[in-house]
Amino acid sequence: MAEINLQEIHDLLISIAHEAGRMQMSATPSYLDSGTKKNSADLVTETDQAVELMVSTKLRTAYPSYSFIGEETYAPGQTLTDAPTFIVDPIDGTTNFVHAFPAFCISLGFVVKKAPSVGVIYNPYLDEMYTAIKGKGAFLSRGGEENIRLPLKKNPEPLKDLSTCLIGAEWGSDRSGGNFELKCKVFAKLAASKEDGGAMVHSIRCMGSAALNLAAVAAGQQDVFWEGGCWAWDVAAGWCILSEAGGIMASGNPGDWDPKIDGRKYLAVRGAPSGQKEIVEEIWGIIGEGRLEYES
Ligand code: LIP
Repeated sequence: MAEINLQEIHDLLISIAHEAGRMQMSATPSYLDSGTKKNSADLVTETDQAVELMVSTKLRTAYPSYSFIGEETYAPGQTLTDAPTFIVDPIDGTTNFVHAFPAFCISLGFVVKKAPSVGVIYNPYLDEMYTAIKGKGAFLSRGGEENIRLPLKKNPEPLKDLSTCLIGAEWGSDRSGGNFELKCKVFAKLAASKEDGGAMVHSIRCMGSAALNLAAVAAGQQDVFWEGGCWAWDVAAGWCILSEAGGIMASGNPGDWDPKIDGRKYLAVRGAPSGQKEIVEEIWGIIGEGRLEYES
């Protein structure tokens, strides 16, 4: 196979992200006419489908020999292989999109041998473009301005313990069963006072988009992101941006420092001069004997 030109792929993904942003911003979605997938909290709109068709057409034309996985055309059984693969969520944060809550984006990831190699995340509402190429750093461009290298703070503080952390976490769309119960338990323990046995974190944010959560951790605006249930297309781009900004990705379940991109359980910690592993272990301690269970 010819050498892979990551810069060229990055540049194409940025131009596709702009076009997707124009499509998202000119749409007038409503939760009254959006469709549902698994349940009433798992939404899909015509815009999700139209953006994915635009993206897949452009990528297949430019790179016919590379694989493509997209949220809206994914079929159970389709697996991620070692082949160069585009992993795309046309709208991450569809619930926000239909409510005009300004936290949705397109997430465009490119992985080689399952390793995140290019990531582009674009929030058209805020005109914020997060980008990274493996080995070349992560960047944010706001309003088309010059790239700012991530993390935003030049000297990020050390991570002390969870009591100084702002946490990103998501309910997801499963609202019953073991995964839901574990999330409720972990959320309560993260928030509770030390006197009551909790970690008393600064707070917990539910942004509604895994990709934007990872971008926020890469930027250093959130210290941690913990989620189970989201998919490779929610995290492929953000993972590349996070790593290039000095962050780390562990599993959302205790004990696994080398999680799979399609493993559906993630724990991201921002770049810091010290304390990253300790924060992972503190969260794993809160999870305790519980385990998130999701089929890949
Ligand atoms: C969303 C994820 C989010 C998760 C939601 C949903 P979508 O993706 O990014 O993290 O909690 O349940 O899956 O459906 O908006 O593309």
